[in-house]
Amino acid sequence: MKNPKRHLITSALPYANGPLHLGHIAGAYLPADIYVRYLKLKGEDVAFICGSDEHGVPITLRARKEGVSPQDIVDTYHEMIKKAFAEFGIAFDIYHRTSDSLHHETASDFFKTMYEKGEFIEREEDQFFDEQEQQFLADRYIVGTCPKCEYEEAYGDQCEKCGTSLSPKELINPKSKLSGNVPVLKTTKHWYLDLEKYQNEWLEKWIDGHKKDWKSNVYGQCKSWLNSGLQARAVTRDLDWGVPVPLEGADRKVLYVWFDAPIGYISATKAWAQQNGKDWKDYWQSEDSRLIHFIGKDNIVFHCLIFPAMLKAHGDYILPENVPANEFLNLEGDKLSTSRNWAVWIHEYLLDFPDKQDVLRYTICANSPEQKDNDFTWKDFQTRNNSELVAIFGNFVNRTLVLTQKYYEGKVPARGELTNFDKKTLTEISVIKGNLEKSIENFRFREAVKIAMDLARLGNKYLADTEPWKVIKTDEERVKTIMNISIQITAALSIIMEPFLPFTTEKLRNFLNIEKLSWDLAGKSDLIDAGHIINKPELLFDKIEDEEIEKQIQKLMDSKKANEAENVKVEPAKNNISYDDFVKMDIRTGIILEAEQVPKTDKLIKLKIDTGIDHRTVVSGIAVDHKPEDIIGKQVSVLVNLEPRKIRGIESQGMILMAEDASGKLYFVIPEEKISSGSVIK
Ligand code: B3M
Ligand code: ZN
Repeated sequence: MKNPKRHLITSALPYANGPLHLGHIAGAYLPADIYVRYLKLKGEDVAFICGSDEHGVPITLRARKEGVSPQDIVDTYHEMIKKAFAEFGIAFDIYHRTSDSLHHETASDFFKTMYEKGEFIEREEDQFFDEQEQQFLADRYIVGTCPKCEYEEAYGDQCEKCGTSLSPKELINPKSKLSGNVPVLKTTKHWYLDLEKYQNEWLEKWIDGHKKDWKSNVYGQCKSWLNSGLQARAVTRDLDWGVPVPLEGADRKVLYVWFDAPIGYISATKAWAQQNGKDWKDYWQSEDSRLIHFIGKDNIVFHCLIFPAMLKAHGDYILPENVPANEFLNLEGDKLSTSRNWAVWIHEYLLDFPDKQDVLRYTICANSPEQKDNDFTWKDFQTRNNSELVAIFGNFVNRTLVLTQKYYEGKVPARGELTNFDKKTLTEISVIKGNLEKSIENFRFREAVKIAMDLARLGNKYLADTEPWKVIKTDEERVKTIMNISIQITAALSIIMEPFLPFTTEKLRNFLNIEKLSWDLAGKSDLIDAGHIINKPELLFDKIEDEEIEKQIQKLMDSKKANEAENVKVEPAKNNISYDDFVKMDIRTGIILEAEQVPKTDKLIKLKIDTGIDHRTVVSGIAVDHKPEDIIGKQVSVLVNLEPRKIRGIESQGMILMAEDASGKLYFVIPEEKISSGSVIK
């Protein structure tokens, strides 16, 4: 890291149209929070910026579907997301929002400056228009078949099946998402960012310059965009929701959401600076500030190519120094999905595990999808807690604090002469600290959290090797030294675990009865003086039992089932029949008297049924779902005037009625109470 005066750290602005899940946290928020906490412990000047992205078509579509205004949607989710972040310990300096007037003003001015500098290409073009709704169909307002993979529900901006980014006119059989109608073409005017020109002038060179310091997944994706040649992109849309285009004759046109959203970082910084007596320009417009964007991999093109192009074209801004984008985190082997409800929702997690933010932070970080997609499983979550947090970190701290209470009533003993092993252990603390710095500064957080855990391992090993509980019987002076050193390791843990496990380190500081210590002290061997009194400790972590994990897995299984049921295609209705046709059927209630499997068949059961009229034989294909011995005495509905027919040599005199669900399972159709056999069903 150079020696910048200030750090401007941003996390992608989540769309305010749904709650946060695990994937969001793993992608853009937890890594940023760890990084920021680290910088702040080092005493650096940091602004950690985020907020809700409140424009864009998914929000207006959702509002329409729910019959409310887009503002209602974003108001609801902005508050919900903001609360979840705060409770989960993602400690932004500001969580702003793009529907705020300060943002509208900032985005509008940004556009105007670029317009006045002649940076936009103005184009009149035919675009799809929904005549019934009197609206142009931008982005997700239009669906059709993907030209690449033939997925039939591809959007006008992207096919979610194969990931290809599209323009509406590439869709085969385009349809309006509003009315379902086939759209017409109509001329409209828009403003385009000349990315082709920027690529040739400087953008490609600038990206090439980051070959070594950007993550290979990020650099690689940029190169592949550049290799296919950037094209001019429209930064305006014909919509009613968004930042109005600040030009004459641009009625009912707004800035494209991906033009205004990254400017949201700037407006949020302005709001934060106003509230904190700072100058936002120091962070955005000064060469001794460094800008880092934390994002998920689907946002790379916007943060590495398009937003830098905007910043440079505007002229007053610094460009990002790094964009450490993460890959995706999967859940139990399957892609996270909001629409399929395949997710761990943060607000629900916080209800189910109210004091365990750090367990999830730890598990996500240890599985962080830094180089490739990775998987979160509940079993792993349990193991990380029970075998690492409880058994390593918690265990060391607990033994140290309990023994200090027991031997010295909580008063930290002075240490005597150090053995070589003591000295080696103390040196190891600063080696760990140094390695940890390297990992964090290079955005390798899973490696970092492992190194941090090594300090707890070091502590455990120190206690196991020195065995104070045995030595106390023979050499009380020696134990004072051992416990003093163990206390120093515990204090160092309270510092270096802080970026990863902030709730735990706060607890730990309470146990130790100390204030927050700065990062650089973590390498020192005398953090806590002899004579200092520590508090009575409690457990740092609790074990997580199997039942709690099974409950979570069951929740996922339930949503999988509900989802499958929802996706069931119901058979289309048959042609109409007359009432006379219907009454020709004679359906009665009956009782099964006997039932036996028809030999050499899997499906067929031979039934003897009391129809109220007579006792008769019916052969029925229900054996896959029902065992003969279970259905004797059961009430059934029987079509009694069906022409008898021979099935496997047995004459079947009628048919019992069954309902079949989408999976093919058969259920008896019966009256809600037992009634006398022979009752007519009509
Ligand atoms: N809201 C997309 C997303 O959440 C978008 C990020 C904006 S960052 C300026 O994936
Ligand atoms: Zn596709």
